[in-house]
Amino acid sequence: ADESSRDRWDPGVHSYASMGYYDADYEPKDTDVLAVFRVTPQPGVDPIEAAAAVAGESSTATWTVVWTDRLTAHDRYQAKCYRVEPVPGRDGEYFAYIAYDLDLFEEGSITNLTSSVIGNVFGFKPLSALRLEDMRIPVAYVKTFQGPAHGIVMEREYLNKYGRPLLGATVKPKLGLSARNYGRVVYEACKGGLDFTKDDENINSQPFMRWRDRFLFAMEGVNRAVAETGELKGHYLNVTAATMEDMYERAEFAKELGSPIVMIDLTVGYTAMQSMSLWARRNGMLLHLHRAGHSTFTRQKTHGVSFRVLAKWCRLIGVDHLHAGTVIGKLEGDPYSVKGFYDTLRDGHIPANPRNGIFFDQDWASLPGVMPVASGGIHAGQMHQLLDLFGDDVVLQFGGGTIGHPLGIAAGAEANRVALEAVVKARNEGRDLLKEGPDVLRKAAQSNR
Ligand code: CAP
Ligand code: MG
Repeated sequence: ADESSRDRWDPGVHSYASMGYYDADYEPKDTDVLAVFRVTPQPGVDPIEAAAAVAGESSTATWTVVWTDRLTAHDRYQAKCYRVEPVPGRDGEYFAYIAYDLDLFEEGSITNLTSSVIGNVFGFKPLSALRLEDMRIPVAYVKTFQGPAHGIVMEREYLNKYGRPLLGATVKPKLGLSARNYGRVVYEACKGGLDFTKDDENINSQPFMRWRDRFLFAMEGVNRAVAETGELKGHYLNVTAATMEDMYERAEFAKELGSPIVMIDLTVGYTAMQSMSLWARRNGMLLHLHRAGHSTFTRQKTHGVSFRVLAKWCRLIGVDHLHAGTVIGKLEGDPYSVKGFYDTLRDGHIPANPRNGIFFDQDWASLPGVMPVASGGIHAGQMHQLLDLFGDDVVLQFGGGTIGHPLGIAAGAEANRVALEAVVKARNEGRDLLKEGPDVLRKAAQSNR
C-alpha cells in the first residue's frame, strides 16, 4: 500500500451501522451505562458510520460479521449509538451518544470498564480524533463499587475541622532535598497554620532521599507541629512505587508511624488505585490521589478523555482526595468545566448541565463525596477568589505559595491561614467576596504584621 492509502478507511462489506451498532429508535434503559463521545470522522466518512464504529469497537464488534455472533445474545451485547448531533460551532465534530448494557462490564472494575470504552477505539482509522466527554454511570453499576473509604464527611470528623477549606502545601523543591531538611519544611508549614503538607508527585524513593527516611523525618515534623498547635495535622506520604508489594510496605510503615493519610499518583494505574483504596478502607487511612499525567489525555478538546470522566472513575475507585484544577493558577482550566468537576466529585446527585459539560444526570446513590484539591500556582492573594469559586469542601494547596514567602516557610503558612480565616469570616457575614475580598486580605495582612 502507498503512503496515502495507509490511513484511508475502507469500510469493507459490512458497515458498523448496518451491523446494528446504530439504532436511532433505541431508548436507553435505566441500567445502561451511557457515554457521549466527540467524534471527528476522517474526511469522507459518514458521521453515523463513524459513531456506529465507536459503539461497535467499544463493545462486541470487529471489522466484519463473525459466525459466532449467532452463539451469543448479540442484540443485547451490542452497544447502541442512539443519537448523533453536530457539535455547535465546531465544523466536522459530532456528539455521539452510546448506550452499553450493564452486563458488558465486570462489577466493581474500572479497569474492565476502560478496557471497553477506551480500549481500542481511539486509534480507529475512520476517525481523525475522538474524545470521551461524559458518562452516566447507572446506580446499578455504582452499587458494585464501594467508593471513597471515608469521603468528605468522615475526613472532617477525623480531623475535627469544619466550616472552612483545608489548607495544604507541596514541599518544594520537588526533588533533591535531604530527609532532615524535608522534615524541617513539613514542621514549619504545619506549625505555621496549614492542615497538611504533601509529597510531590515525583517524590518516591530516589537516591538523594529514600522513602523510609522521608517518612520518618516528615512524621517527626508533623508530630512536633501537632504538639505545639494542639490541632490534628498530616503529611501526604507518597507511597507510589514500582510494585504493589512496595506500595503496601510503604503504606504499612506510614500507618505504623501514625500518619492519618497516604498518597498515590494516577500513574500507578486503575487496578493499583483500587487496591490502595481497599487498603485504605481496611486500615482507616485517608487516600490522596495526585492526577499526575492526566493532561496527556485530558487536555486536548477533540481527542482523549475529559477530566470529568476520569473524576467519575476515581470516585468509583474510591479515593478520598483528588486534584481537580484551580482555574486561576498556573495550570489550564476554564471556570465552567472546573465547576463541573467539583460538583461531580462532591455532590450526591448531579443534574445535567451542558454549560458545565455535564451531559447526563448522575446519581451517586450512597457513594461518599471526594474532597477536591485545588493546586498549581495559587497563593494567599487569591484566597477570596478561591473561596468564592469552591466553597468549603476543598483542600487549597500552596507549594510555592507557602515555601516561597519572603519571610520564610512558617510565615508563608501563617499568611495562608490568616487570609483564609479573614475571607471565611467576611463570607459568613454575607459580604461580597469578589468585591470586598482584596480589602479583607489587605486588612488581615496588616493586622498580622
Ligand atoms: C503544585 C504542584 C502540583 C500541581 C498539580 C506542582 O505546586 O505540586 O503537582 O499543581 O496540578 O508540582 O506543580 P505549586 P493539579 O503549589 O508550587 O504550584 O492539582 O491541577 O493536578
Ligand atoms: Mg506537584
